[in-house]
Amino acid sequence: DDGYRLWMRYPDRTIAPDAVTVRGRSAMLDAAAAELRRGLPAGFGPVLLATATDPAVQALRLPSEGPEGYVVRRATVDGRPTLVVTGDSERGVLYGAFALLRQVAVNGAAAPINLRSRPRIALRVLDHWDNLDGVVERGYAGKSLWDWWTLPDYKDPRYTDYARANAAIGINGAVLNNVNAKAESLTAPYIAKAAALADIFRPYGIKVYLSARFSAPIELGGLKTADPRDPAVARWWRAKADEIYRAIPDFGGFLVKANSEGQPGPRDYGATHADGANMLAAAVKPHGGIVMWRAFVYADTDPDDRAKQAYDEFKPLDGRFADNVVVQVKNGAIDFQPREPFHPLFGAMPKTPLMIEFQITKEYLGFATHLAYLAPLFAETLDAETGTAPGATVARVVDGSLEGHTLTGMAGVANIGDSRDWTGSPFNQANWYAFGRLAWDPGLTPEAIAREWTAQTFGRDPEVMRTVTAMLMRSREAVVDYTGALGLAHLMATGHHYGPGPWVSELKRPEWNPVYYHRADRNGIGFDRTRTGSNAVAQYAPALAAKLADPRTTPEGELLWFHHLSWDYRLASGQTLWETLARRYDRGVATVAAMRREWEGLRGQVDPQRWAKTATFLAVQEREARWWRDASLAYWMSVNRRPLPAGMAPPAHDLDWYKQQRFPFAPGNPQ
Ligand code: BDP
Repeated sequence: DDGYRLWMRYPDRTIAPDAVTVRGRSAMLDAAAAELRRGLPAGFGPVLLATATDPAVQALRLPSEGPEGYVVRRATVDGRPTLVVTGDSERGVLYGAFALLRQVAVNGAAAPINLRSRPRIALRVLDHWDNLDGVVERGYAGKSLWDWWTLPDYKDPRYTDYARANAAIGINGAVLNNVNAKAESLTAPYIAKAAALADIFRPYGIKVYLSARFSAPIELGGLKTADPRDPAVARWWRAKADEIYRAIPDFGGFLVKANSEGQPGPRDYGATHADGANMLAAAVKPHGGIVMWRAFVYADTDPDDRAKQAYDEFKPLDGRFADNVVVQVKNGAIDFQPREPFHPLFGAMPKTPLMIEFQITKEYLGFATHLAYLAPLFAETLDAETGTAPGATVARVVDGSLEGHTLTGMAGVANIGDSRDWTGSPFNQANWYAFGRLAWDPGLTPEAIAREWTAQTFGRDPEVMRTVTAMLMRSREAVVDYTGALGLAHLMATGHHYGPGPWVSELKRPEWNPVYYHRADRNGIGFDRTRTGSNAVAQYAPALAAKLADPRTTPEGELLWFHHLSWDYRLASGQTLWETLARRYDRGVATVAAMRREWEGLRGQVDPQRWAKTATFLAVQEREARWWRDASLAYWMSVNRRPLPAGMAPPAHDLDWYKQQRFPFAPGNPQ
């Protein structure tokens, strides 16, 4: 079993096709019915699929779950006991069908069925960092799924399976190309290719979006400028939008990375991010499109604190964006680290819809090889309290309920490629799955999602369920522990971001270097973001800022993110900072070793192919967790000249040995 089927591992013997009835005809209803015929087990009773406008459904007086929600309920229809799958829209019916399949996979066909749900977030989007040459930036699961060469003519059946997998978890949008965009993706041939994908995705409720290169009017239109205030530029974008909508009538809109890491943008002309976003928004507005404008600005100036840039640039623009612009903010202020405090912008732009951006691909958490279940990372950010009002959490900012926004969204940088198991390893599928489920309902717990995923992926055997969910639930914290705990971040080696490099100090810009982030010296370690340092804490709401200004009231997991402390600083446990940090490395390695043993215990209970790949990857992870531990400890000891805490094993090699390791084949940033 190569894992191709993801969470859609349907039984061999399936329901009699005529047991599934559809009222009304459309590609979407047909897709829903086909999925049930494919996935419900033999012997399953009659099922009716119909929207709430159908007279038979109307007569049942079921509750409404809104434009995308569903109700699945037993009822008597035409005198027959029937399972009714319905919603206000066809999309609701589609999601209801997948919810039914999930329910059956997780609880068995005999369990009572009574489901209703609606998404809390409107845009549930995968961002593909796929380049037109097929390379996926930060992608570790093979090449791009999109075969730009054979599109639009050849429609690989895999595109349909991609759409099914997404519809199953409620994802309703896909940005096809990298945020580091090429203007070429907006040319007629590429629009036709995108349109072919849009046609395939449409019955599954998935809209297509494109990343737009801000300077495209110059590169494609021959204009002298891309200044958003220039009428000729605005005209060019309007015409471009019209052209796209002729090919893709339900095109979602644009995603833009501007003035960040060398990308062009409105700042090149002295205009603001709002000027740029609003100009593009006006172009798609007549067609109902939107603009997702990224707040990940990372400009060439020497910042006193990189973590402060996005806030400094965007906070003053609150309320200045058009109503079809949503500002896309990464979960944390640096860059998808194993742990980051939530991004201060979530508490600072009440008049602007903010969508959250997570990274599903594990750029900083061991690529596709390390096992790290990211739902706890996602949930940690979503559950964080912004301190702006009682009960104000990041989730309530993102779902719009706190500040009354209806344009709401969650984006995940996809971990998908053309490898047979889609994500480079069976367990990485869980991160795609968890992202979709949390975008639907940010209130779901990581544990509940882990159980669902495990049942659908490895079956309902209680021992398998117990073992796999326990592995998942500890895995992310293990990565934090063995890469650098207590709020340390950005400690990785250069370029590829795989493996340790806390000593790196020679790169051109200060904030490219790990030493910029940890600031370790003989006496202490950590980045002072209080008033005596960069004062980044002031970007949080006053009550929270006050808490974070004091190490005693800062969450331990974020301690060195906000404070520079003596190695001898005593934590709540009474242990010193140095001892705690050091022992966390051991804890991380021990957790991986334990996961490996537990997986070993499932030999024979999981199919051999997925079992073996996972076993091998866990062995790699254990080896590399030790490498992180040893290299990091060797470096910290060279700085603080302290002995290891009692009983801890010394690093296997000296520091120079770790510094000399090269990883020429680790996939890097092709930009
Ligand atoms: C960083 C990646 C880089 C991306 C950038 C972004 O290292 O490849 O282009 O984020 O989000 O995480 O734009």
